[in-house]
Amino acid sequence: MEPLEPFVDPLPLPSRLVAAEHGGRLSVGIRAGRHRFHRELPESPVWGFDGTVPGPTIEAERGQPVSVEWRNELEGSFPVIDVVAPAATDADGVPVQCVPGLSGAEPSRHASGLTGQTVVHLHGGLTPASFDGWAENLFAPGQNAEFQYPMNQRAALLWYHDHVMGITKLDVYAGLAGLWVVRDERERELGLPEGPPFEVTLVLQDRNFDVDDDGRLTGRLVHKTDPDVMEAFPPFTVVNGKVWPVLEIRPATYRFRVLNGSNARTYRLVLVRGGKPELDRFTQIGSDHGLLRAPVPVPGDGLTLASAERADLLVDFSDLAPGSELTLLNTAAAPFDGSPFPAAKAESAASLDGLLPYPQVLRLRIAGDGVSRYSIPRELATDFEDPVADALACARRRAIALVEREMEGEPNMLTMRELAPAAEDDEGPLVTVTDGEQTTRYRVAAAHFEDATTFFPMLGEDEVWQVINLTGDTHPIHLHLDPFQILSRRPIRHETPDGAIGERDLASTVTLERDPSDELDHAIDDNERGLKDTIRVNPNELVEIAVRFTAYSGRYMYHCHILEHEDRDMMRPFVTMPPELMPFMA
Ligand SMILES: [Cu+2]
Repeated sequence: MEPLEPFVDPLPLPSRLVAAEHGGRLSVGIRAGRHRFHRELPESPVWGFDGTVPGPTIEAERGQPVSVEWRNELEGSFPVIDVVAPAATDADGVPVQCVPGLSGAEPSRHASGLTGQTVVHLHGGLTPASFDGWAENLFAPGQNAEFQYPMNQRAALLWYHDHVMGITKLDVYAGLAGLWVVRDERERELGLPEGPPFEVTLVLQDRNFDVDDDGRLTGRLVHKTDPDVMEAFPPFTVVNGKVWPVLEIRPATYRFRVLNGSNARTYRLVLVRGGKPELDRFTQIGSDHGLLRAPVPVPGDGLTLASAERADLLVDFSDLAPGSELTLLNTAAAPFDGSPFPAAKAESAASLDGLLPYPQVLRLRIAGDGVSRYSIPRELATDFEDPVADALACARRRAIALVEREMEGEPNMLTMRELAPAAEDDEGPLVTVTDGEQTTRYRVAAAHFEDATTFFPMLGEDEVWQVINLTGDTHPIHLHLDPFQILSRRPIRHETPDGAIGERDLASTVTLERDPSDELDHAIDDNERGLKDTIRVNPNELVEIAVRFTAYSGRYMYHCHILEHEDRDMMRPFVTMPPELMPFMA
């Protein structure tokens, strides 16, 4: 029995802010507000763009610059109670993350002392460095920032959110996120649904709430972690700001544009009708940076979206009679490690151990008259090709290891280690990577955000970045600025001895072959063969991406998009350089 009745609140649609209707000049207040997450809940204090959750959806046109005056008008106390529960399970053995309330924890004084410093990043934006929202360039309440967004980029679903160093997880959880849609001529040539009612944006998030002395939900937002799990995986799935809403639709083709805007949770979405999965209603036409080259079905066990990933879906409801109901369910256990779950069992995906007490996401109910079906073109994007490994043989290569460092008396730290080729006489500690006959020896060149920059990509040059996951969880790795393409995803076996993950050092022996106990398929899904800005790197896996930075020089960031990881210390800078300055670099 759910603590809130599912599928009673209509799906809210965020307000639209069309840049062209304002001469390309927008002004958005960042404000405290009140928001009702469910009809049975009291209003929750929130911080939101325009005071709303999510913020207004900004719509822009390719090639038409947009300026936004972000006005920081935050005031009052921080709206989220941040707690680390004293134990991972309650007296009944239920994981504390699956239940509302503080679970006996003391609210963090540091979180309640926050006063509203913020900075805004447009995720997926090809934005000059000065306007990209560097995590340390904050503006305080009363201060404004006018950011210029050139919008020289293809049509895509982007999103804007707070990006403050160390507290992005709290600020985004408090409500500071909104969508940003870029449109272009190619999409119009294809006649894709644009705007209401047939284009529907869906922002998936998860939230938890406090309870009063009688156990009633108060609506007060709670960000709760526990001694075993340093990420928050709250029990209530929220779509466009409502817990388990319902959307009435006509029997027609809809365009669903989905963002996973959760702090940490990965969703694997399955559409179910009458107990059976109906995933063939989905055709995916786009991912993070817009259209794929051709439409693809979603993977057989469901559409997986880790934090910050997006999907552009055409969904065919045209054969359904009024009164038909479908339910979107999530089958991904948390923390997500890539483990499969059959779509046919989606209705029994609830799992307390998997921190997924309620798999339900959204109910769809057919109402009204039929509308003709949209026939899906066979060719979509024509402006990019699949990358060819041979053509990238001479590209600059960079390697990054993801590690989880055990900490005495505090939660583990997830960090990134930038690797540099080791000198021949370097005796270590070393990371060796063996691929067939070839072994590369690396030393750690950087371990923390504040360490010196080691990545200086040249504008216009191809690069191949290797991300080597030595942890037990899937990490969605996000690069700011230009999109990239996945080149390979391969299983690895690694030996990382006890104590080999130091404050800065790392010793590990990595071999590019499957560990006998590894059950993941390490496949690249068809829907990942587009232009991406966030890529999942599963356990026992090495992912290679091909990237070329094109337009803007400056200091940018790349990081894990699990916000609790990004804040603690899975984030690093890189500096894009015009080639003619390289000879002047020391
Ligand atoms: Cu991570």
